[in-house]
Amino acid sequence: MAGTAGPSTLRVEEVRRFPNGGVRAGPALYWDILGLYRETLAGIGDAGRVDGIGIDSWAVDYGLLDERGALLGNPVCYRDSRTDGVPAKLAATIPDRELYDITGLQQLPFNTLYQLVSEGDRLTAAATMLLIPDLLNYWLTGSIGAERTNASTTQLYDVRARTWATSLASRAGIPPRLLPPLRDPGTIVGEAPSGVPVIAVGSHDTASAVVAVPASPGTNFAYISSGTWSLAGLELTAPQLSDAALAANFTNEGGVDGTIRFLRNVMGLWVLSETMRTWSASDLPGLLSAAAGSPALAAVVDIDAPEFLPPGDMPERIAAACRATGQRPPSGRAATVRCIVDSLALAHRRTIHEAATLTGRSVDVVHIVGGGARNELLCQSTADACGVPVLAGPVEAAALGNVLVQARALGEDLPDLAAMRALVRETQEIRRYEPRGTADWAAAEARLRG
Ligand code: LFR
Repeated sequence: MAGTAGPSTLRVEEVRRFPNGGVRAGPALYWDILGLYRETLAGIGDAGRVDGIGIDSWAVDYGLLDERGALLGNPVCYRDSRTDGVPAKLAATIPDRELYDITGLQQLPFNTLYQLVSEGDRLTAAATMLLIPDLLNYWLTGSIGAERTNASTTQLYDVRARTWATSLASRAGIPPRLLPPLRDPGTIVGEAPSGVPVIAVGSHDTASAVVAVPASPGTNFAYISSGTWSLAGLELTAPQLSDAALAANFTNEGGVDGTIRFLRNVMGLWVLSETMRTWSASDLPGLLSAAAGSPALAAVVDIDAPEFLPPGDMPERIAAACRATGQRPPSGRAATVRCIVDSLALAHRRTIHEAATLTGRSVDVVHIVGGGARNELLCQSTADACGVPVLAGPVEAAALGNVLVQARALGEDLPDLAAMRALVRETQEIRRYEPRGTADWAAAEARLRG
């Protein structure tokens, strides 16, 4: 994306798009990291003259470097099964309560901590671990470091001390030497070969997306960063590490300007995209409009159930989940898509209600940003399910948040998140969905809980 941010101006435009997905090779599911780097370089070329470059990506995954700085093996995709059983095993050494107290992170089987533990002996050859954006930054500039918002997703970061949790790493068998110096969003990483400064942004895509949530000052808002995942929760100023938050598996990820994203990962539109892959279907608008004509809440599943994490035949998994909860599986494509969207909206409802209860805050509006903001059925269903208005947009929130942080680093007058969000409100299209009380979401939730 190429972007511009200045007084009263904010826009991004796509200059290059390329597919990204797990590549199964032998027993493992990898990312094609060199392909991504090649496309990144090509995209930078396509963008022409720019004042800065900032990279954000999904979180958690990494490459290991040897002492010379050469890549040791191909980064593994977080949907790989190599961490099966690892969290339970590690809990025998580091109890969950203690781990949460230090890192504040939700238990996801693919947290970097568990992935590194599953590397076993391969760690002895490694000198450095670089998360995906840090790895691309290193290749672009030669500079090694760990951007803080993404570091906070590793489960190796002390959320209160704001340092690497080195003694935790040692106890888990991970050499602390692997953890590079931390850097804040807004610092200059180095120079690309063209001489353009490379700037650390909120390199975790969700951190960048939440920068661009167009919340008005003084409103009680929740956000959903809606794409492959739905990251649903609240922005806090300090981590919330209570027993109840641990039990509800809420995370405390670090945001730009020291904020905390108190949220839970909801499985997201991944389930729909995998469903379409299974069907070899590509007409998303057509499927969604057919789904909108199919009855609401005819069948729902717990979209967060672990069986929906790995790639595979989602329609079959959905049918099995319906049968297991005594519901008739959806028949046909429209009903299946309706079931996925309803189940996602139901998970949004559950997650946002829990976030409010856990923090004692009320939620008067839900912002949906990211690709899901253009999915009208999902936005309306989420408003209906949550019982509050949804403000949908911007779609390209992560790119906008990335550009805003770069612009500030280069001297634009955007002193804080409030100023950045005011600019987003002024310049971006935001659509409002009022809640309609036509369906019984509480009864649908009860069906899942038997
Ligand atoms: C969203 C995201 C989530 C993270 C997941 C895996 O793209 O970054 O925030 O939990 O991907 O990295």
